[in-house]
Amino acid sequence: MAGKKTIDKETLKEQIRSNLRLLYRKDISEATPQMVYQAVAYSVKDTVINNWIETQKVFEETQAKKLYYLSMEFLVGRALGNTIQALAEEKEVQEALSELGFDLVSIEDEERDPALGNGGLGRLAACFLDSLSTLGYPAYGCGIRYHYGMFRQKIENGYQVEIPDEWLKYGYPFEIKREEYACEVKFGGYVTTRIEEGQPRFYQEGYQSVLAIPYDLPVVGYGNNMVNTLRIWDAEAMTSFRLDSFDKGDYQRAVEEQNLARTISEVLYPNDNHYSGKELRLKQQYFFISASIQTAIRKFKQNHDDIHELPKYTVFQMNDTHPTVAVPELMRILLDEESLGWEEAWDITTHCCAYTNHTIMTEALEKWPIELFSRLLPRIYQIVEEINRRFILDIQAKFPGDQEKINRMAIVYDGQVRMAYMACCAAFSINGVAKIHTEILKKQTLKDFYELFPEKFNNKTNGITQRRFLLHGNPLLSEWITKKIGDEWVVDLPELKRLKVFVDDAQCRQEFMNIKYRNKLRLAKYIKQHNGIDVDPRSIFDVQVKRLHEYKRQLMNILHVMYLYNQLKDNPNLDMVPRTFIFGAKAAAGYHRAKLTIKLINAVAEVINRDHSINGKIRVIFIEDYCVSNAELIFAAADVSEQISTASKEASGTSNMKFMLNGAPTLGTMDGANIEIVGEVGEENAFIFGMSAEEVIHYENHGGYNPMEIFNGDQEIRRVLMQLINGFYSPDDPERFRDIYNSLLNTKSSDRADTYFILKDFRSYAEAQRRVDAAYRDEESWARMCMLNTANAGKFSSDRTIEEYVRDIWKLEKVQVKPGKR
Ligand code: B1N
Repeated sequence: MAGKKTIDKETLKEQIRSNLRLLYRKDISEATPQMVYQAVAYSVKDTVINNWIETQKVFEETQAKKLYYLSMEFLVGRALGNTIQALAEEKEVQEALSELGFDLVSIEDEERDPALGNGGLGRLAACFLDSLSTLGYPAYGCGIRYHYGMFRQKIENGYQVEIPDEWLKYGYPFEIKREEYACEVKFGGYVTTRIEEGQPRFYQEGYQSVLAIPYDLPVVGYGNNMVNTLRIWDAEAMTSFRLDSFDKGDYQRAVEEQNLARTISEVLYPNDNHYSGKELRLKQQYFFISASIQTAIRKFKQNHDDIHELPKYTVFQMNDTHPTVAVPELMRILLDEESLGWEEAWDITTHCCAYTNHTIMTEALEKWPIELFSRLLPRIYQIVEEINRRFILDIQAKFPGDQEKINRMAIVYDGQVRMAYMACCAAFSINGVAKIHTEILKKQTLKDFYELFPEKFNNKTNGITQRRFLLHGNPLLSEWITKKIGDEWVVDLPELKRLKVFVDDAQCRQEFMNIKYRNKLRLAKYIKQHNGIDVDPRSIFDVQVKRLHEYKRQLMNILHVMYLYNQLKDNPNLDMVPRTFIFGAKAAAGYHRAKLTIKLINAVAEVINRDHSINGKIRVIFIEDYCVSNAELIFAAADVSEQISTASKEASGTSNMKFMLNGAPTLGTMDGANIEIVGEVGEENAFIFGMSAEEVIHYENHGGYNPMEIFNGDQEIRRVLMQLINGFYSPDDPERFRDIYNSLLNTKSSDRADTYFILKDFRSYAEAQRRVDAAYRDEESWARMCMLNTANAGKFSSDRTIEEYVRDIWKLEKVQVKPGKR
């Protein structure tokens, strides 16, 4: 399928040898696997560079419209395997390496997984880039080159310990530093106004500068020679450019600028679905946005004379509110540098910017204190005030006398700048990431904005790239599928529906389940290596891997494990299919309850895994350092996909799609994209439980419910809860899990007891778990269910999502790229 071979085995071997000499002065016989990885990466990069140059040439020639996907996070994962696959060089590289005495899988393992994101939001950005390149759309990812990405997680004594992620330690072979495109970004100081040619002009003075240096990463399309660019910005001090400051004795400023530069791109904030209001975070936002917007305008002006045409050639997609300073920054450039009037500038800006909302969690809403915002970005703040002033006039005109409405919608209000409202005011498109999420935005979270701008709202249900999460992560299943239906699914996922006919074929079902079994063996080996625990590959692999957050309810899962264990202790002959409960989750470093939940999971694992009296019927495994690279192994091996968020809280979820694609049925609530998954696969091929979003929202609007009633009325639940505070899982410190107990029962410890309705949904969850147990016993129908999940996953390709963004929002044209030559 992919284009003609660009590397032959013999040349490749020669290149690897030669790279080892050039990079390390080593022969192949003395090279470490890390060295070999680097040498292979440089060989592959050579082909990539040729196509990259060619792609940029095509952009120039065709003057195609470009997308700038603005995102604080890109969780790209490893590049080597993906690139080799996209270039259709897998066989060549495998053979070349094996003839040199290495194997590709372990060489791939040498790559540090670039983790420039937290979870779903950052991984979505990475899937989108993959699809954009594969579909042939011109696009730039714009982000930050954090020196430290998402921390690496170690579990010590059951607790999470955060280890700095030094992904750049050995150098990252796929990046290219582009110093020649450096930009200046200004912070602080004050604004002065001068009248020039009868017009007021605004100047920022007394500011500190940092130099934004771009690093480009290739985003390789599958089999089409297309290479887009992920441009991540690093901060350097201007000092060497500003020697004159030293001359003038402006030593203080030079030192401050050095410090500013040193901190800005240092570290990714490890918060998912949570805003922390840190000054440095706002600096990061403005830093990469200013550099990206300046660059986009500069590029546009190289080819066009009339700035009014910007929206015809350029679109900025804001990945959540984090990049929303793009709006006033674009206004600043148009007003102050291009000398446009307000209306013209606003017209251009509002035709270039689009906004995606990813969460309704109120704690994630970005609201910057005016004091901080105006001190850091004085000119930008003036522009925000003017946007707000005019916006309020508009509201007044449409809803005269409705002061309440103005208070609810104002961008600047109560001493804060409300970023989501600025995004909604300026963007021409506002989208949610799953049907139910978009509906909740329209009816609740952004109701006033929907009333004012109904035409802006649209849904774009998330997707994932099958090239990483099936083709790369699950080679056995990929090969099997290709044998059955050909390989078009790699670029056209709905092709998978052709697998449906095979569910009636016993032989095919057997083959499908054998592959699952072999993938379970692969994961069991990983678990043995990392946790030192033997797991039974014949047990049900019941998996919940995602960020740790109360709304995702890992707590409900582990409470259910505790409940099952009690049942087994009471009745050792309890008839149940052996289960391996697998967890993987990072908690934000400052999120105490989330970290305590990790400790609880590990404490329960300790007790249960040691207890031989239950005949290995339950195992609990916490996989350390859940990240993109081990995720690929985990999805391939899962039997059950735990998607158990409190209904209405998970905007979409994307791991649900990865499990489905790999043939694991969903055990979940009617939340986020689960609803659409059930819509595709059918309710009979999923295990759905719990309250609906409407019920949850109804309770929330009426002060919640009383969990004490459940505690008092349900003995088994009470027993589990008592084990949180009687030392059953923490004999050395019976009070250890008191906070978790309180969060479920005690109104004082949180606004509402059991905010996420864990006890309310518990019985329904336990009952769904029993249905899983029963269903698994019927081998034939279980196999059908798994196969139907894979066969119906077509909708959830990010290729489909991107085509929808292109059609409704971005209006891009595809380009064709020939293989690049030296
Ligand atoms: O975005 C994903 C969705 O599939 C998930 O449901 C959603 O939870 C996730 C602030 C976030 N929403 N908001 C964030 C991340 C970092 C941060 O600093 C918020 N992540 C999501 C993709 O749409």
